[in-house]
Amino acid sequence: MKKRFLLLVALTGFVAITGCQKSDSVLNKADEVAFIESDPQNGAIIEGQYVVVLNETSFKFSQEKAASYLEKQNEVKQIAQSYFKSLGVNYELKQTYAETLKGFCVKLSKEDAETLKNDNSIKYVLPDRMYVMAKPVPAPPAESIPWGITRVGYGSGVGKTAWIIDTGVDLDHPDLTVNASRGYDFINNDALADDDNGHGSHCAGTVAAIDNTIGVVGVAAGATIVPVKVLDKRGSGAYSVIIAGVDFVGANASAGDAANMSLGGGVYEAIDLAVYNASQKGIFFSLAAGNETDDANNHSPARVNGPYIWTISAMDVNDNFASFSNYGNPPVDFCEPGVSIYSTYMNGGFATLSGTSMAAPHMCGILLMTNGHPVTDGYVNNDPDGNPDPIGTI
Ligand SMILES: [Ca+2]
Ligand SMILES: [Ca+2]
Ligand SMILES: [Ca+2]
Ligand SMILES: [Ca+2]
Repeated sequence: MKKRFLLLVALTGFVAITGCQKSDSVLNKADEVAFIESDPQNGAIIEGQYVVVLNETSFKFSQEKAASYLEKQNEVKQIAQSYFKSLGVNYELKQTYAETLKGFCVKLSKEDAETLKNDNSIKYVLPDRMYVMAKPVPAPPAESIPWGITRVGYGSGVGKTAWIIDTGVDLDHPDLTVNASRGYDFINNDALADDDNGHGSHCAGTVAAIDNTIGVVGVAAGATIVPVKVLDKRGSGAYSVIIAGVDFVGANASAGDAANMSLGGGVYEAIDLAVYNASQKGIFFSLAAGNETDDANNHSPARVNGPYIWTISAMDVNDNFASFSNYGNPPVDFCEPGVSIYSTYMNGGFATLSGTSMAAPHMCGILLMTNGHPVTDGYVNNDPDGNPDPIGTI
């Protein structure tokens, strides 16, 4: 299967009709169309770079319970160094995973990577891949209280925390409460995960925009946003970097926090494992189902199931299933608003976007407001899998 990660934003095709006559059927059709620009570089293998996941049974930490994340990372680093030293190969460690899975990203020759694959103490040796996003284009502005927020409800989320694993978040947006110092930028390897794309800021606003006099309101209004930047300004990032972001959240978030992942692509075991293991700490994960009009079981991390994991399909303002949304129960758990969603954007702005990327953040906010117990308010119409998804509210 072709492996690709897409930022799960679809773009509504609004047709401007001011001053000219167009038939209603054209307009209605356009409103439901998903514009996914696939990039030929999306999912391309990064030559000579591998994500290596160790077998838990073969590698135990010396002081698992007491050790800090940094100490665990150092121990994995030492394991890797002595391992490669014993093999006598040239290598360069790029990332270290120590919380949700034990492993690392490493530069190696193809021959040495093959040697690793035959080692029973190693669970996976996966080629690293590039992720290249479809270009987001802001649609025209919508209402100041977004319809999705009206549909699922909102309340004060002050004191709660949402981790946005995405393109970063506009750190000084006037309608968001961002704790920049708890976040991390895995693209530039620095502490400030600012958003130079817009997608992450849009997700953050649906989760937690402040209930004030400007802009929009989020489902868990005023909750603290922690940005974890794993995608660059084009929406691109290596799978190994996305795993590092999930690992970071697994190490630093608390039970009852919620994490949003509005990204995904083809099946990739190491990402699935990291998400599952992070969720087992009681961190709620909201995952976008994907925009391929396909069975969500063909997509990671959307296909992952667990007691703290919710996979989210998308619907429009009339509770109708979005034509672009992936489907299938399991893994889909709820359907949420994802067509023409108005929210915060980079550089202090606001924008209207469509996609399961916009649906997942509604659930992220709901999980914060209900402590992981979404309330079902009806079922989506025209669910293509014949098993209508419940519509989650607070
Ligand atoms: Ca930065
Ligand atoms: Ca506001
Ligand atoms: Ca599920
Ligand atoms: Ca369904």
